[in-house]
Formats: sequence, C-alpha cells, structure tokens
Amino acid sequence: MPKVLRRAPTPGMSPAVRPAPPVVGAAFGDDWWRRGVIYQVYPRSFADSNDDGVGDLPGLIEKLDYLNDGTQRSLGVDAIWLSPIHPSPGFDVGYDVADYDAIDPLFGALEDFDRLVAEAHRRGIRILLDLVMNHTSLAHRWFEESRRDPSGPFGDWYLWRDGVRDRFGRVGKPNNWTSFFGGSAWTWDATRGQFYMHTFLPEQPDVNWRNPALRAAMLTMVRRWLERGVDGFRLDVFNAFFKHADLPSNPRRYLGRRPYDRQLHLYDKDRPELVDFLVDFRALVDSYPERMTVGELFSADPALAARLSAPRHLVFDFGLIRQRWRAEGFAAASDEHEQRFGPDGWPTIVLSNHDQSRQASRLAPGADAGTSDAIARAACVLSLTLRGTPFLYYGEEIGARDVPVPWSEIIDPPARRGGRIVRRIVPWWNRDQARSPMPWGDGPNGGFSPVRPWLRMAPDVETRTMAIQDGDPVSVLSTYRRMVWLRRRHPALQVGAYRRLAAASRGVFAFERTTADEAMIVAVNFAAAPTSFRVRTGRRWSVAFDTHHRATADISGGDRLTLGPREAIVLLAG
Ligand code: TEU
Repeated sequence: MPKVLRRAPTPGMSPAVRPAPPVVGAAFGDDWWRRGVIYQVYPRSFADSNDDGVGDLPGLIEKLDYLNDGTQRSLGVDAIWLSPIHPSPGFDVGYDVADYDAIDPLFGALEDFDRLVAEAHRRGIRILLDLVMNHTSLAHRWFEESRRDPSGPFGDWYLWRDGVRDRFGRVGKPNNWTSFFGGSAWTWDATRGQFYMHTFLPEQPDVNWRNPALRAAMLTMVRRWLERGVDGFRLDVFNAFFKHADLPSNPRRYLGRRPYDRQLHLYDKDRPELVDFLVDFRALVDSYPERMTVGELFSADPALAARLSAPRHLVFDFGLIRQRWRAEGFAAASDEHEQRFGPDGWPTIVLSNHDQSRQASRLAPGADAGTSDAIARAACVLSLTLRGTPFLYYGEEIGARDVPVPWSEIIDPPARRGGRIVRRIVPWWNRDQARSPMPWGDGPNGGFSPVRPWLRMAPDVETRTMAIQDGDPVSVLSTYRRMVWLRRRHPALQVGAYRRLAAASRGVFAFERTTADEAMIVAVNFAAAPTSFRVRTGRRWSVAFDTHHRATADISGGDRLTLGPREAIVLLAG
C-alpha cells in the first residue's frame, strides 16, 4: 500500500492549498533522513525548459528520471534540496526573498511546483525547500510596510535603531557590527529615519525574531509548505536568527582574512534564544510524518553542529568541505565527526555546495582532466561511505570544475543593478565559479539552452557532459551511480558504526563500517603512487566496488593491501 505522508488538511486551511500526493515507493521510510542521499539543485543552472537561458521547474521535472527512475541507470538519489525558488530581486541570487509563498516566475508557477512534488514523489524522490528566514529582501512587503509605518503592525518586524551621537554630535551607527559581505551591518533608511541591520547585503534586512507576530507569520508560512507536500527544509544561517536584545558592540579580533572575521561575533549570532525557536519549529515539522530539516550554521563548527542537531534535524558543519586532498585531513575531519556527534548523533557529509569552490577544483587544483576525475572518483567513494547523510551538489557527479568567470560577467558579488556593477563586496571572492549551468550533452551550451545562459558554461563543455559520461562505464558519473546504488543495498554503509583503521602508511585513509550482520572496509589512497597498508587477517573480503576495477582484493592470504594511485576500494566481509 502506498504510504500517505500527509495528515488530513487542518480546518481553516486556505482553499488554494491542495492535498499533496503521497510519496510512492520511497526508500527507507521514516529513516530516510539518515539512510538516503540528498542532491542539491541550484535551480537557475540545472535545466532550462523554455529556452530563456535560465533553469526552471519544468526543466527539473524533465530530469527527474536522471536523478532516480528506480533503476541503476539513474543516479538514485532520495531527495532534492532546491536552492531558493521564491520571487527575489536577486541581489543574492534568490537568497533575498520577496515573497515566501510564491514561486519566482523565472522558475515557473505554483502549479509547476505542485507538479514537481507529485512527479518527484511518484519516483520516491522527496523535495526540500531552502528557507531563508534570517532576512528578507528589501522588496518584501513586510519591509516596505515596516519602513513606511514604524507604529504599524510591521513596524517592529526588522531590527531598526536610531543612530548614536558621538561627542561631536554626529550621528553614527548603532554599534560596530559588520556585514559578512563587507562594510557595516547597519544601513540608514531615509524613509523611516533610522538604521536597519543586515548580516548580509543591505538588500537583505534581518528580521526581528523576538517579535511574536513575525515568528508566527514565519511558522504559518512553513506550515503552508508542509501542507503543500514538501518533505522538509534547509534552514539558511539559522544560528544568526537571534541577536543580543541590547545590541552591544562585538569585541575586536586582530586576525582574520575579511573584515567580518576581525570581530568576535558574540552578540550578533549564536544566542541562547535560538534553542527555544528550534523547539517550536521542529515540533511543527515533526507533526507531519517523514519530514526532515537541515540547518546551515553560519561559521560552522562541528561541536556546535552536534549540539544543535537532533533526530530528523541535521546540521551542516562543513568540517569536510574545508579539506584539501590529504588522507590525514579527511581522516581527522571524520574522526572529529565521530568524537563530536558520538555514535548516536548524525553528521552530514558535504564536500560541495553553491557557496564554495567545486570539489574537483578544490581537491585537485590545476590538475589535468584525468587527474581531476581520478580524485573526483575517490572523493565520491568517501562521500557515499562515511558515516552521515551525504549531500551532493549538482555537477559534482560529472566531476565539474570551477568555471573562471571574467570580471565583467560576475553576478555574485559584486551585486549588479541594471547591468551596472554597484558594489564589490569581497573583491577576491565570488561564488559564480561553482554555479555554472549543467552541461547535459550535445547542442549549443552543452544542451543546456539554445540561448546564452545566465552564467557562462564551463570551458570543458565539449568534453565534460552528462551524455558523454552516461555511456562510459568508468566515468565519474558511472562511479556516482554505482556508489549510490551500492550504498542503497548495504545497511553497513548507511547506518553502520564507523571505526577508523590505523593505516601503516601515509596517504591512505581506511575505515570500517559495521552492523550486526555486515562488515565493510573502505580504503582510499590519496597518493599519486601505489601505497600498501595493513588491513586485518583471518577474514575473507570480496570487492564491492573499486575505482580501479579489480575483481578481487588479494588480501585473504596476507594482511597487506596495495592500492594504486588514487584508488578507492570498498570491501565486503564474506
Ligand atoms: O550562506 C551563509 C554564508 O554566508 C556562508 O555559508 C558562507 O558562504 C561561507 O562561510 C563562505 O565561506 C547562506 C547561503 O548559502 C548563501 O548563498 C547566502 O548568500 C547567505 O546565506 C545569505 O542568505
């Protein structure tokens, strides 16, 4: 019998909200949040159905079979996390939301979204939305009302403050807080005659989570999406929601790359009130079956991530995304997960997202395609075998590399208004390099769109496409497919306990994943030369997967295994 994921519509629900179809045949039931694999789609760059150079929801629907058609010909993922799809002026490419309840016409209409949910659920794929609730867009109706009418119902929904007079009588900023994107966190608003606070761009004013009406409006919005059938949420920078009520200045630090880092962020994030909000928010989500959330920590650290996570409510910590291609670094980051989260906690496995350099470029800087792909294949094995929920980022499955975007074409940052560069926020940093359109196959622009895409295609668009890798059994894409499906078949890889195997030689990171019924060993040689290490004696192992395609691992007679350059192998006991 198909599982019905929704509960009955609540009385008083808007008649526009239609019951969502159930997820048919989805794997893992209520445990999917830790057994499944989640795939992040950056909607502008995934699939363009109406040939306007920008990806959209109907385009994504056409690619659902690629993501999971129930067979090993597809990638086999369990859920899609969509970066924001709401109307937005786009100063932060969608992370500045102007209307939480609607779909940006760039991507389609609400009907398209309902069809996406229905079509995804029909394939057992769940849909997660990106909730950006620390701030809205300047163009949100709440902000427009709030700046227009300080004593009106929305007057207190943002962080408004008068300026502070210095000893010369000049009006200055309310405190020393800095914006992550550079400059002060305070911008003067002439309409209201006060400053407002923004952790990110001035076009992204932070909301006032201490205001009960704002809080209720946000939770009502969340409920509406749950009612519509979404399976969960990614929470953008949720540990920044609450600021100290008195807004004291932060202590200075003298080290740090960007101005934001040269301050100890004691008062503008990580406030104790957050926990109280999480209790409410999680209770709401948990009142619907089989839902999950994943919180994005702003300035993530594994200890805090572990403290704030709970069953069905994951927290990104980015311990792995910061690593270079070194066995010792990956081993230390994985050990830290184990230590911080403990055997009962549940970490996330993240090597890429829309804010960071593509993993192939980060792990194989300056490498030729062959080396890049070899490292991408080995990294794929790690992503899908370490203990935690893997989050893949679109394009990673074909080994996509960073795309150099000429200064004149950069969209993020600097922010652009009417084609004019208005702000160089952090001159040495842009995130466009990891957001270029997915190259699907033949045709102009890698088959993404017949017209010039919103962001340029990768320079290797002729040689690195989904279609080319589809037919190649040793491609990065084939590696991802085989590893995702291997993971699906083996509970040890999903929920098994992790134990690091001491590797005798440098360059190898090896660990064991075990359940009561299954034991598996994963070993990765990070080095460009063959490396041997000690496994264990007294047990027979068969090869479950090997990037170097050997049929047997010749270790039954001895206790040493020699791995080829950048070889990653998965062994199964028995
Ligand atoms: O990102 C928060 C954020 O700024 C960090 O993840 C940051 O990018 C990283 O530490 C840089 O090293 C979220 C979104 O993911 C991002 O795209 C938005 O710009 C930001 O919030 C504001 O909404």
